[in-house]
Amino acid sequence: MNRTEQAIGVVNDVSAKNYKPLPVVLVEGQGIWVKDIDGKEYMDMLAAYSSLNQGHRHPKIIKALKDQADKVTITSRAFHNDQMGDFLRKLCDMSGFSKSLPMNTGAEAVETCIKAARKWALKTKGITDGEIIVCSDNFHGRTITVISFSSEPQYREGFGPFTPGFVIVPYGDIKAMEAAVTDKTIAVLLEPMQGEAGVIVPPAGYLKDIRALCDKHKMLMICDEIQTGFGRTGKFFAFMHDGIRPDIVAIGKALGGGVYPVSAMLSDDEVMDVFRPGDHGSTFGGNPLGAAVGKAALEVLEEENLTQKSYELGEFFIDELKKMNSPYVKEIRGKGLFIGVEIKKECGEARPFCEKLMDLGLLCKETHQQTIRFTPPLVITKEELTKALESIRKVLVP
Ligand code: IF1
Repeated sequence: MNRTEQAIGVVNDVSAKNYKPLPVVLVEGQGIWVKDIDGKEYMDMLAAYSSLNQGHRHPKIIKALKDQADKVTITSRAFHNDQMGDFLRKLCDMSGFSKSLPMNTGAEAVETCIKAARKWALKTKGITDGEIIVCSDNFHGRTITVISFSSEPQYREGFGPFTPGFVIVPYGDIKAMEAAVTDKTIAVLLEPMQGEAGVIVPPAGYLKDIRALCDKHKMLMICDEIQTGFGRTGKFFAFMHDGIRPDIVAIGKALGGGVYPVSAMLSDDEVMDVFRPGDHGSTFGGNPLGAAVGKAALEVLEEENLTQKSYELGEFFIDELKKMNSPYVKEIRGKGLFIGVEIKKECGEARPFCEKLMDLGLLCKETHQQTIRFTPPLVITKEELTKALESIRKVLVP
């Protein structure tokens, strides 16, 4: 048994079997590069599902982590700390919302948005049994409430009973959404581009139409930017492609700079002010270590112009992929460095393609059987992308 098999064996022995990872054991990471337990180097083209927009162990973020670790790490929200305010000020300035509420994981941020929307509906409309419209093939996390409105049977099977108050409509279909609105509807919750569903770009103007629908019926528009936010799609937030502004935004992943779980809900005062002391919280949300890291993560995005880089390199990457004219490929789609390559059903599933790419030193992961997802760290250079494209060509062009 080699070291990789040994390490995987231990995990199989002592851990829950809720994943089926590629058989590679990572021990080091720097920028876009990771190294496995046998010393082999790979380019990380997944970036922890967009948590690593700033790359592995960005020096500025690691310095912030270490400096703060030498001062104070956790205070709980029973007391104030000197980091949270600066972090949230920066977050609000960069996002254009007046308030933010820090949490830890993405699912928690989504739950926070749902709680805010429900309480807002009670206060402004007197509705206690409100409904939130969501989209088919959504992915918003794994908590009971969040899986209650998943359309993927596996995510729900065996985990009921579920939280009521959600209505699912097809993604990208504004007519279906309009038809689902009733007196009870209080909000719409969606990903501006769907990630887990296979990097799905909705029709142009879809978000604008949802904005108008929400305005018309005085409903809240909630965008889940946990995966698409922070430059991933070539705009700071993906909803900006449609020139609109939602009422509530859920963020996470890259907000933690690839080192620490940091998430948040964003909104303006009217919505955020529904929360009163004791309504909601989290032991770790807003802790000084996470706040210092989050602030550094935002500064890196800004200082290194990562959103613009994502936009430019994304166009280059998609163009080059399309030029390959691969006979295996059904569709190439995406925006910025958020790219899905869908493999034709008759050419098998995406997993063997990912395994071949791994052998060539490129780490990526299939999503929903047919799609290879390419979401490299946004710090990647054009030269490095060109190198990645050479390996991809070997796998996609016979
Ligand atoms: C896993 C998928 C991606 C998300 C959006 C909320 C969350 C996620 C849009 C919840 C999380 C993760 C979870 C992770 C893999 C990954 C994933 F394949 F499962 F669907 F990225 F596409 N909203 N996505 O994408 O955030 O609570 O996990 O911090 O292994 O489940 P979380």
